Amino acid sequence: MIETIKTTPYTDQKMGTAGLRKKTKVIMQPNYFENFIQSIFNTIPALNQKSFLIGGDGRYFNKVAIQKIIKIAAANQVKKLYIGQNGLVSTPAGSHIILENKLDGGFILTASHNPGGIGGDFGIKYANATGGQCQPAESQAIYEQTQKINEYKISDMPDIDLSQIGLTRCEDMEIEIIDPIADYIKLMESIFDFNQLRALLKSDFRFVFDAMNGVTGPYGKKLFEEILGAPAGTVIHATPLEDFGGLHPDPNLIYAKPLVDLMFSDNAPDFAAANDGDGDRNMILGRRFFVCPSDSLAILTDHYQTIPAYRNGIFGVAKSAATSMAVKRVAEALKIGYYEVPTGWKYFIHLMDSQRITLCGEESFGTGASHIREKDGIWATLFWLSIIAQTRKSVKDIALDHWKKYGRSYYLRNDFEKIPQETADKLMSDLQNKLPSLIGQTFGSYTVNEAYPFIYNDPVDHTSTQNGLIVHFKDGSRIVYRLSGTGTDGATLRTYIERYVTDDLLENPEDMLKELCGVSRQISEITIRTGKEQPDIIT
Ligand code: VG1
Ligand code: CO
Repeated sequence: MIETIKTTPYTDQKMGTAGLRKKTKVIMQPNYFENFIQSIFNTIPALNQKSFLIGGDGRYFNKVAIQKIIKIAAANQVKKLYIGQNGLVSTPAGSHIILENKLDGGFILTASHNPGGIGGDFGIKYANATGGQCQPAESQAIYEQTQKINEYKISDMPDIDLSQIGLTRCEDMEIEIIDPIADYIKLMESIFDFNQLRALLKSDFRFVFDAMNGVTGPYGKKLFEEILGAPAGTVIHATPLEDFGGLHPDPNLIYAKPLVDLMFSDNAPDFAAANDGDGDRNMILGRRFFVCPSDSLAILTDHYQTIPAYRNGIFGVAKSAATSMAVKRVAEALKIGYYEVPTGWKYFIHLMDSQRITLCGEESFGTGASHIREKDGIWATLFWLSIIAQTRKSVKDIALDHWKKYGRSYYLRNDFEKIPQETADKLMSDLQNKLPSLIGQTFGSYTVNEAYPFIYNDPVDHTSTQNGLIVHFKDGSRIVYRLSGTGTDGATLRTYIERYVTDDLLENPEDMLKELCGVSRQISEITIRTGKEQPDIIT
C-alpha cells in the first residue's frame, strides 16, 4: 500500500561539491532523508519509464537508506531499480552500471573519504543518465523542491533481501539485485593488458592495496588477487565496515599513515595504492616515495601509450584549477587539448561527452578517464601498475624521469578547518576585493603578476561558474584559495600552493614551499581572522 506522509522542509539540503553530505545524525532526523529523495523524484518526469541504480560504500545507515529509497521509488511508480548486492557499489562502478545499462540515474550512498558511523558523516551522490553527478542546474532544481516539500510518498512493503542476486517485483516496480563487481572488472580488462599485469603481479614484485575498510575491498580481492594473481593478503583493510574500523577512509599521508610507514620502512614493498571509502580516490606510493596527485595526473598522461585502450591516441586532458600546472606542460608537449575546470568531477562530464578530453584529475587524489564519469581509484592503480610493468622502473625513477623532462611543480594543499562560516565568507570576499591591488606587490621573494577569481565557462552548456581565487607570481608560482564544499563542520578554507623549478628536483616540498605558504597566510590574513597560525591538515 502506498502512503502519503505530510512533512516540512529542512533548509540545509543544498548539494555541495559532491552531492549532499551531512553528519549521519543530521541525515537520520525524521523525514530528512525521505524529503531529499522525494525532492529528487519531484524533478524527474515520467518516473514510470525510469530506472535507477542504488548502492553505497557500506557505511553506517547504508542499508536503512537503501530500503527507504526502494519504498519511496515504488510509491512514486519508478519502473525499475538496480541494486548492488548487499547494498555495495563503488562510485566508479556505479557510474559504469548506469552507462552500461542505460539507466536514468543513480543514488550512491556515501560521504566518500569522510569518516562513517553514527558520529561520522553520511551522504548521497545523485547521478543522472550521463553516469556522473548531476549538473549545477539540476541540483538547484532539487534544492528548490527541498525548500517547498510538504509530503512524500512511501510504500509499506516489507524490506527487500539485498543479499540474493536476482529479479523481484513489488508494487509495480522491478528490483534487480546485481553483482556490483563483475562488469566493472570486465571494463578494466577492456582498458588494460591483464596478461602484462598478471606477469608483474605473479613475479617477485611486491604490491599492497589498502582499501581502508571501504567499498573497494571486495573489488580489490577479486581483481588483484583472484584474477591478476597477486598473493593472498595483497589487499589490506579489505572488508567494508560500517565505521571503516574507526579509520578515516581518506587515502593521504595523514590518514593512511600505517601504509605510508610501511612504504618508508626497510621492509617496504615495491608499490602501494590506497583508495577512499567509495573508491574514487587513490594515493600512489613507491618504496620511500609519495606521488603527489597532481604529478600522478601528469605522469599518467605522459604514458598514455602504455595502455591498450589509449594507444591509438587520446583526446585532451583536464584538471581542476586548484591542481598543479604539471599536466599542462605534458599536454603542450603531446599537443593534446588542455582544459581547466572548477573543483568537482561533474565539471569534467561535458568535456568527456563532447570528446574534448580522455583523461582528467584533481589534486585531491582523484584521477580518471572517459571510460566512466567519475574518478576511479582502481583504474589509477592499474594504470600505474601498467607503467611499472612496461618501464620496469621504480615509482621514484618514473617520477624523477618525469621531472627531468618537464621540471617539477612542488605542491602542497593547506586546509584550515572548522572556521565559522561568516568568518570564512568574509575572508574570501575581502580577499576577492583586494585582488587587483595585489598585482605588482612583492612578498619576500615573490612578486604578484596576476590575481583574479577563477571563472569557468562551460563550452557545452555555456554556463559560467566561479570557483576559487588565484594569485600568480612572476616566477610561475601560484596560490589558489577556495572554500570546501564537502565539509560538515563549519567552513574549511583550502589554500593550494605551487612552485615550479627545473633543478633541485628531489627536495622536500615543505622546505621548498615554506616561504610561499607563509605568503599565502599573509595575503589571506588567515591568522588575524581565525587565530590559526598553521593549517590543520597539509596534504
Ligand atoms: C573535495 C575535493 C574535490 C573533490 C570532492 C569530492 O571537495 O577538494 O577535489 O572532487 O572533495 O571528492 P571540496 O569542495 O571539499 O574541496 V570525493 O572522493 O567525493 O567524492
Ligand atoms: Co570519494
